[in-house]
Amino acid sequence: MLRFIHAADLHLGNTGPSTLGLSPKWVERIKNASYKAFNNLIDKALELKVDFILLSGDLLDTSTPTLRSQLELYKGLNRLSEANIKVFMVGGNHDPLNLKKAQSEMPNGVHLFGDKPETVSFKKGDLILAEISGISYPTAKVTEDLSLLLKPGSEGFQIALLHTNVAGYGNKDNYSPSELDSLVRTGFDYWALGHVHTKAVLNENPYVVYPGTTQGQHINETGPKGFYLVEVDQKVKIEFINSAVYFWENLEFEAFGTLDKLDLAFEELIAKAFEIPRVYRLKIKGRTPLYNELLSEKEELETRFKEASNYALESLVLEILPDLDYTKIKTEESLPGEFLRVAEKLREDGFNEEIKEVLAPLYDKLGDILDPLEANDLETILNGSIALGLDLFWRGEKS
Ligand SMILES: [Mn+2]
Repeated sequence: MLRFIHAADLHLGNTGPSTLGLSPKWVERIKNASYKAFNNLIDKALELKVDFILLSGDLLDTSTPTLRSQLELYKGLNRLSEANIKVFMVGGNHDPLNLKKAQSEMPNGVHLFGDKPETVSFKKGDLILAEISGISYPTAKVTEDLSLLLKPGSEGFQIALLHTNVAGYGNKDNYSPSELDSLVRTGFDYWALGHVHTKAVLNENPYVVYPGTTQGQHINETGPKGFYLVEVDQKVKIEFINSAVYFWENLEFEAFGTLDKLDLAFEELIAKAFEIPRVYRLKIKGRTPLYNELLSEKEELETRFKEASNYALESLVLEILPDLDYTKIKTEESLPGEFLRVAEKLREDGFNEEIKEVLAPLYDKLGDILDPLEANDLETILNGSIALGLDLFWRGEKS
């Protein structure tokens, strides 16, 4: 039997968003999370005594990695080497072949693929149990389909190791694009991919797998993050294991009619003792008679519920509306009535494209830094705009 771990996108040295305004304890937790997640993976590998580990690129967070991130990578690789667990790894768009910078010689048993395709074998005794083919990125921006260069060997379980953007999956920069159909047809038993930060099994026979990142970096990387444990016997079995130190999570509350219910909801959030801490984006939405109070006391609420040992707030988002009869207003011949009708129409007519168009110049300039807008981001922008528009009507009426 063959047993290995497949991980990718460790992004060692990633420090998370720097603008959350959290206490030093939480700042430390977030800052060290990429290292801790990597160590969780190694602990598991030692505990399970796996045969080897596959690392499919973006091991370091940037192409100019900090000293600490390089040191942590080598500390981890040395621990595996000492435990006689082999490592096969490739560089991705964040770490094109600079993985050798800190240490010219890889620890014993660690194989870093170069920028030419290569096939190496994993043996037990004289028996070849697996062959691993891989290639690293020669530079950060690879536009050719590197998967076409990889050819399976002839003995044992055939693994391909690559950092690639499979067409149609994820929402990421299109580096080293490849096609699922073509991956499936090449004759490999397991494509160990990296790049997309959300875990995804794109195909089962043969397996084509993204394990996702080992630690979520921001609110668009929610939930458990980790790696796959793969067992090859008569059949291939894969199991996802979490390595994340904390989870990002979106939480939504209906804007309740009474204050005590809202307070209770917050208290519940705090009282929940999670096994793994959460960083929440907390959204309060819907009609409420507490509309004015919530808006004017948002900062107070945010400060009061900012964090505890097991959770922190990324942000508090108010998508609330005054407690008015919108169905009635919508039929009225008034300015708010007209506004609501236009807003509703925008929602129906693919408003997403219009928002994207408005933001396009921004993404042209900052696309490398900004994450692509997800559908829920666009929805939040539109809902926020509608609420703001209505807010202006009613505030105007009051004053
Ligand atoms: Mn990555």
